[in-house]
Amino acid sequence: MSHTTYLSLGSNLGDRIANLRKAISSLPPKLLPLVQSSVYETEPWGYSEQPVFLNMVVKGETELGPHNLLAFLKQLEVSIGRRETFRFGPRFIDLDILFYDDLVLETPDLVIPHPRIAERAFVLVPLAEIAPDLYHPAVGKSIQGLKSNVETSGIKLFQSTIA
Ligand code: PH2
Ligand code: MG
Ligand code: MG
Repeated sequence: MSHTTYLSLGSNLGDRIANLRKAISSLPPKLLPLVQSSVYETEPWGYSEQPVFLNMVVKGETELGPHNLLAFLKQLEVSIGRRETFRFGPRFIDLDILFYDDLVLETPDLVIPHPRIAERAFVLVPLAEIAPDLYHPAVGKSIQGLKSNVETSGIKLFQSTIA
């Protein structure tokens, strides 16, 4: 059975656009991208002494279950050059699962929806572009509604596609 998922992509080291492009082109066939947001340049959140990020979100379809999807994304991060740093620190690529259908899942290694969506303008701005009416099943609000509660001045349109 096919599942709809939303991913957040981020990069603040190396050739940031190339890293995003490589990630998206490596998603198929395990995850088929359906809609891609624009790319935004965003102020670092959580740990400020690091380069600015490029962020975007992708809506896709997958047959993988949530844990297999996570394992696939982790492996893809490593293949694009990710090394272990520290929490909220710099990285070549970060691929996070935001939503998986309307699943609410809390396990030690995977929480869906992603637990910090509501605080993160760098997720909410690109997500509102492609899915403003998407309902956050754990918080009980739409993406548009969540976006209206965060400061978005640190989020700048960088380019409208990764092509
Ligand atoms: N990712 C983080 C920590 N902080 N800040 C921005 N602007 N964009 C990110 O993708 C990001 C971050 C850890 O995943
Ligand atoms: Mg992350
Ligand atoms: Mg991550």
